[in-house]
Amino acid sequence: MLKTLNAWLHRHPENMKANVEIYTWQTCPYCIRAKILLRWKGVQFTEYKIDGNGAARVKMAERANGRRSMPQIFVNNQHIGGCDDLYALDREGQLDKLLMEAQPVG
Ligand SMILES: N[C@@H](CCC(=O)N[C@@H](CS)C(=O)NCC(=O)O)C(=O)O
Repeated sequence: MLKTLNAWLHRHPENMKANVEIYTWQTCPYCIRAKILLRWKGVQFTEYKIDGNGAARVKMAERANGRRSMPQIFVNNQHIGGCDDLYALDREGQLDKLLMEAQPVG
């Protein structure tokens, strides 16, 4: 039943194998919106809650090509960008493919 419903909704949670990381502030609306999409996709993700942690934000920006806005999202260590970038990838039909790729070993 759930399988049928997921297929109908174009959801494939069982295939979401990527290593997803997201840097967040707890009350940031863009962070919440990004997590809603990741949860809808059914992918597991690691959330770094960095409210008030300036050093962690600097580290995030180093990984994120200088981007400091919240959230910043990485899939298999590849920088995706922020919430708008995540939704844009989904609109372009690119997100599921990325989320289905397991992180290469090594
Ligand atoms: N277009 C960005 C907007 C993100 C954004 O504006 N985030 C706010 C927090 S909700 C932020 O980082 N503000 C502080 C700043 O830009 O330094 C996205 O989609 O992620």
